[in-house]
Parts: sequence; structure tokens; C-alpha cells
Amino acid sequence: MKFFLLCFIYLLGIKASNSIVFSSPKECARNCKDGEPPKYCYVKFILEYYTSNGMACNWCMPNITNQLSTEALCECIIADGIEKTVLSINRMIPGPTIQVCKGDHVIIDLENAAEGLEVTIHWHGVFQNGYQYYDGVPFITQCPIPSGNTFRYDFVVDNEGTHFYHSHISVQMMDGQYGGLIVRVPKSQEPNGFLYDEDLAEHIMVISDWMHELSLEHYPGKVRSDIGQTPDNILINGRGKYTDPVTKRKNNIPYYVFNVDPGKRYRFRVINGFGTVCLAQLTIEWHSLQIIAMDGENVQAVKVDSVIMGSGERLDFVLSADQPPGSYWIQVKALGECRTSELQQFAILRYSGQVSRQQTNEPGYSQWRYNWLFNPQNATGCSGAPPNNGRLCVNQMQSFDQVDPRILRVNPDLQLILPFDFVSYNSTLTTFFGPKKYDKFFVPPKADVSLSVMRNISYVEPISPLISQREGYKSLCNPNQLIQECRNPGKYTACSCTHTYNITLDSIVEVVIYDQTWVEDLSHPFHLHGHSFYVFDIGQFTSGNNITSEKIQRVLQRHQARLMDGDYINPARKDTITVPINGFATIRFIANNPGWWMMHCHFLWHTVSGMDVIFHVGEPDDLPPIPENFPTCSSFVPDVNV
Ligand SMILES: *[C@@H]1O[C@H](CO)[C@@H](O)[C@H](O)[C@H]1NC(C)=O
Ligand SMILES: *[C@@H]1O[C@H](CO)[C@@H](O)[C@H](O)[C@H]1NC(C)=O
Ligand SMILES: *[C@@H]1O[C@H](CO)[C@@H](O)[C@H](O)[C@H]1NC(C)=O
Ligand SMILES: *[C@@H]1O[C@H](CO)[C@@H](O)[C@H](O)[C@H]1NC(C)=O
Ligand SMILES: *[C@@H]1O[C@H](CO)[C@@H](O)[C@H](O)[C@H]1NC(C)=O
Ligand SMILES: [Cu+2]
Repeated sequence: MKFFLLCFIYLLGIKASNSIVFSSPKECARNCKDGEPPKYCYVKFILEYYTSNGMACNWCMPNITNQLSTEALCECIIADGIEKTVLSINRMIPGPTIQVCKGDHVIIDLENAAEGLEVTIHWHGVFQNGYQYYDGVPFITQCPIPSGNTFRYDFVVDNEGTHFYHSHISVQMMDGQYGGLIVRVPKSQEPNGFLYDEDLAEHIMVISDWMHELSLEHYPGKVRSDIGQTPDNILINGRGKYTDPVTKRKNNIPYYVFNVDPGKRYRFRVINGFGTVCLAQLTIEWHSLQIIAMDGENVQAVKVDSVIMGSGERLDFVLSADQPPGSYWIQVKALGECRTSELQQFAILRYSGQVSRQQTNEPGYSQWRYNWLFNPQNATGCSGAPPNNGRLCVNQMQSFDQVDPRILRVNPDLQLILPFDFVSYNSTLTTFFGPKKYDKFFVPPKADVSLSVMRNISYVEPISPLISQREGYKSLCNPNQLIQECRNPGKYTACSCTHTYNITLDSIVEVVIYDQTWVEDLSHPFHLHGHSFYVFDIGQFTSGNNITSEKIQRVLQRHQARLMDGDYINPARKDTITVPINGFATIRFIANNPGWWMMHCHFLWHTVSGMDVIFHVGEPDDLPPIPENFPTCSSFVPDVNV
């Protein structure tokens, strides 16, 4: 079909590109129908430095539906009412929500209008199989886009679900470069479709944390004042009230309102866009959340009362508007190090029509009780046991579809054990900051100077994109093949190189990620690009009990025994997993997508300081050809002219 079309176009002497009819974001955000031809969805992104609650807010106020259009009808970004330098897309935060149907082409022209800033955008959750050059990871799948330039992302979305896009450079995401990317299928193809009546744009919920200054102010980080990276606030779909920490008074920014009709059932799509180490907990007053998908993968529906999500995780749930009509609180509270400041934000669930219940006072941080909590921080009861104590873990969820039987094989083709850790330089600061030392670091809240590592290697970017330029290969390494500088490490230098594992195409890969950091109340969400993985096991050791490799061996022996006994029935799939504090996660994936894929902690300060690895799947020949005129970049250090 395509071939004939191309010939026809050729005969007429028209360039193929002229024959494509672009659809607007609005036209693409349609009801997906069976048998409908795919659309070419064109979106223009303009990235700028901008100001929240700035001058534009003297002229107009964004209303709530504005937030979900693709162009700002009012260029005021209100956020939480605090004036701040932001990195916005189309003068909106979150950026435009992209809504398409599975199989559509998505073309995003990203114009970088932020002077002096380089950018890339990652399409988090989209596998990009066949479109490997558009994953948006700097120096892996592309060169960073310099200011003044436009880069065209062009891919077909082949996996449905609630996805997410965000900056993949430095800590930029934290200042506003993120938004929703929703890929729907016809209702007839939604296995959980019978559970809800509506799946509306206005029920997409992007939650994010927010600082009142540029996040770069905290990278590497301060030690004398304003230490650490704790956010000042939380935003729900880009807005919220700010509570003055001294006077405890709230400002008058209106909360985001989710409207529902009594008696109907709604699909909510929640995206955790946090950038700091705080997890987010979402609870809706008097309403249970019936989980139907995690990270875009369908699960067998389960009802819970409250959910915890780490950065990069997405959750779809059904909310039944079955309570007395009125207004109910939606609470998002931040955990981990945000617990100290009891950071929380609200939105409102509002029933239409006659009100039979008045809204109560805002709930306190720890006021609400719940029977079932999803994805608990305390994962001691997750491993090998049925859900108990009101805690439901990610590994206890069941996939909707029958799993690929290859994934249940006792022995994987490749097993990677990836402990992650921080290297602290606290006791060696005089050497660390001695002459001619330029080691990378960041300053966590307790003011140690630290670097992040996985298997003792701190990831650094290569000089050129690995997917398109071989210059980058020279910094590739892994524990079995360290680069020259690391073979004889100086006392205070962790090995810094481009931590990469080559993986045979179509092999079954098992990854065991575990926490060696010893930091209380800090659980790390790991995200895999290009694939989703099956979650087999999650667990946690009691505190004060260091994870040793012997303990991990015992975890693996038990895992093997369970595989042999056929204990795992239908493990659920995800692309981001929150590894419990002092705990581990055992996952498997089928490496069926050739390319260079990152797996990394999704907390920006950990990503940027080395808690990343690259999975290189297949051979360069397995990839589609490099797009014509694909930008190149590298260092320029030629021989000196004589
Ligand atoms: C986690 O839960 C277990 C079992 O309920 C309990 O013994 C343990 O104290 C809890 N750990 C933490 C850190 O709360
Ligand atoms: C690291 O050094 C800083 C500054 O000297 C100090 O405040 C902090 O407590 C130290 N951290 C540890 C873990 O010793
Ligand atoms: C990391 O380095 C430490 C200290 O050199 C060593 O004891 C440990 O075995 C290494 N860990 C891994 C996973 O290689
Ligand atoms: C990994 O793959 C790259 C690119 O194909 C190759 O240059 C490199 O030698 C491989 N490394 C190993 C350890 O096989
Ligand atoms: C656990 O490891 C930390 C850091 O290596 C060490 O300080 C601590 O003493 C260890 N604790 C136990 C119980 O072994
Ligand atoms: Cu981390």
C-alpha cells in the first residue's frame, strides 16, 4: 500500500513530504476508532526562559481548561503565585498535553528559544522501536539542541498508555519542561474499558514538585544556606496554593478542579513529574482508586485507598462518582525528606449539580487513614507473600495479558546485578578540592560532597551520540572493561566513564537493582528506556541491616526456586520501579528493541551525578539508517598547526 502510494506520488512528481496532511493537536486528541487510518500529529514546542506570575499575569489569568490546550490562550503561568524564572514550553507549565491514538505519527518541532541553554526532550514510556534516534537522551541518541535551533522529533507511537515527556538534560525538568503524552486505543481494545464511562483530557493529572528559584541553584548544591534540594511546593496540573512557612497563611491561587457527574465512572491518568527525592502520595477524600494500568501497561483492576508514586511513574485508575454530590479534597503529599516540612498540595473533586455535602476543612498532612495503600515505602512484606497489612506492592499486581512464556524461564540469557550507591568525599575534602581536581559532585541535604555510582562506576556522557557517531565509543566501560584511568584509581576518584552493557538482541535480561546507599527514607525510582520490564520481586531488609552480596544471593536463590515452582503467574509490566529503601527489585525484560537505552534513577540530582547505565541492545546494523542530515557534535581538539 505504502509502496504504491509512493510510486504514485513519484509519478506525479510531488515530493512525498508534500502529500502528508498534518493534523493539529486538537484534531489528534480524538476518540480513537477501530480501523481508522493513523494521523500525522504536528506539534510545535517553543522552549524559553520565562517567568511564573510575571507581567503576563497582569493581563489575564489562565483558566483551568487552558492548561490542557496546546497553545496558551493566556500567556500567564500562574503556578503557585510566586514569581520565578522558569523553563517553559509554549508559555505553559506543564507543557502542552499531547493526546494521540496508537499508531499515529507524532512530529514535534522543538524550537530552542532559551538563550544559552541546550535542551533535549525524552518521550518517557514510548518505546521508539524503529525510531531510536528520537529518544531524547543527550549524547546517546542525539546531540543536545543548541539555543536558536529547531530539532524535529518524528516517531510513530506503538505502545499505548499514560506517558510523559520531559527534559533529559541536567536538572532542567524541575523548572517546567514536562507534560503529558497520552496514547489511547479504541475502547474496544481497552481490556479495562468496561470499568469506566469517560476518559477525558481534563482528568489527566500531572503532579510535580516546585522550587522558588532555578533548580540549578541547587546543583551541585549549597552548604551554608538553603542546603539540599528540598522543593518549596507541589503543583497539580501546574498550580496550587503556597503556604508561607512563617505565617502559615496560604495565598489565593485557585486549586485545580476535576469535575465529575454523579453516578459516572472516570478514568484518571496520573503522571508523577517530581524531580527531587520526595515520593508523592495521592489520596482522594471518600473515594477509592481502582488501579487499571501502571506506566501504560494494563493490570487486573484492584481498588486501593491511597497510592505512592516515584518520579517518572504513571498510574491510571477509575474513580466512581458514587458519593453524595459535593466537593472533595484531592491530597498530594510529599514523603521522604519532604516529610519534615509536611509538604502537601490539594486539588478539588467537584460533582456537578445539586450539592448535598459541604466541603470540609483542608485535611492535615497525617490526618487521613486508609485501609489499602499501593506501593508502600515499607516494602518488608512485598517479597513472596500475598498482600497483607493493607499494603499492596507493585510485584503483587497481575498483568492483564498472559505474559510471554520466555520471561518465566528459570535462567535468563543475561543477569546483571546493579547495586547503586553514593561515594562521599566528606572526610577527604582537602584533597577533593585540592589543586587541579575537577571531580564531579553534588551536595545532598546532609552536606556531604557526593557522587552517585552503580557498581562503583559513575556514569558520564560520551562526547558524541553513541547511536550515530563512533567518537563516543572511547569512553564506554563496564566493571569488566574499565577504561585506562580507572584501572589504577586514585584514592578519592570513583571510576567515571560511560557505563554500558552490550546485550544480544531478543535475549531475556534479568536485572537486580539494589540500594547500598544507607540513606534513611530515600527510595530510588529507576526508569528503563525503550522497553517495559516485568516486575518479579521487590523487597526490603530491616534497617540497620546492610545489604551484602550474600543477602542478594539468597534473594536470587529464592527467586530461582519460585521460577522452578511456577510461582510467578502473571507478573505486571512497568518501565519505572521505585526501589525500596535498603531494598531491591528483581525485574526482567525481553531486549527486543535494538538501540542505546538508558536505565537510571529518575531523581534529577542522582541522574546528573552518575546513577545511570546504558543498555546497548543489538548491533549498529540492527538500527534504521541514521536520519539524513542528523546533527553531529564532538570535541574539537585538532593538532596544532606548525
Ligand atoms: C516495616 O513493616 C514491618 C512489618 O510490618 C515492621 O516490622 C517494620 O518496623 C517497618 N519498618 C519501618 C522502617 O517502618
Ligand atoms: C559532611 O561535612 C559537612 C560540612 O563540614 C557536615 O555538616 C556534615 O555533617 C558532614 N556529613 C557527614 C555524614 O559526616
Ligand atoms: C566497589 O568497590 C568496593 C571498594 O573498592 C569493593 O569492596 C566492592 O566489592 C565494589 N563493588 C562492586 C559491586 O564491584
Ligand atoms: C559493545 O558494542 C560496541 C558497538 O557495537 C563495540 O564497539 C564494543 O566493543 C562492544 N563491547 C563489548 C564489551 O563487546
Ligand atoms: C553498614 O554499612 C555502613 C556503610 O558502609 C557502615 O557504616 C555500617 O556500620 C554498616 N552497618 C552494619 C550493621 O553492618
Ligand atoms: Cu536515586
